[in-house]
Amino acid sequence: MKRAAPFAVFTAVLAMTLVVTAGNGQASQSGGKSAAVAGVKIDNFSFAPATLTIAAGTTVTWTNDDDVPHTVVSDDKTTFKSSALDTGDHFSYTFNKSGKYSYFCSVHPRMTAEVVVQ
Ligand SMILES: [Cu+2]
Repeated sequence: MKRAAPFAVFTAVLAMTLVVTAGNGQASQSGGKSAAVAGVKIDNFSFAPATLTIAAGTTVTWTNDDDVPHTVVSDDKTTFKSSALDTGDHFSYTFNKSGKYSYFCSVHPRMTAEVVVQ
């Protein structure tokens, strides 16, 4: 990548974060508060952390590290809903409103967790 002005770099990183949500989710957190990211790992039939607390505007990326497919579905089934995530797959959602968002895996409904947006 050729050198560019810091702002151009930041804009490019932000654009990639927004567009390439199916990528590896390794977005930089150093770009500024509007590009905040957080991650949830899915493994052993559970979400980790079970409770994730973030600031409004944060994009959360779930990564399935388990060897069976899982989904990420909000309790209301409309706020966010992933398709089946195979091993290594990602799903991202940006939380713009504060509140408590409980979610579960529709394949294994006993898998539950929550995102708290401050
Ligand atoms: Cu599951």
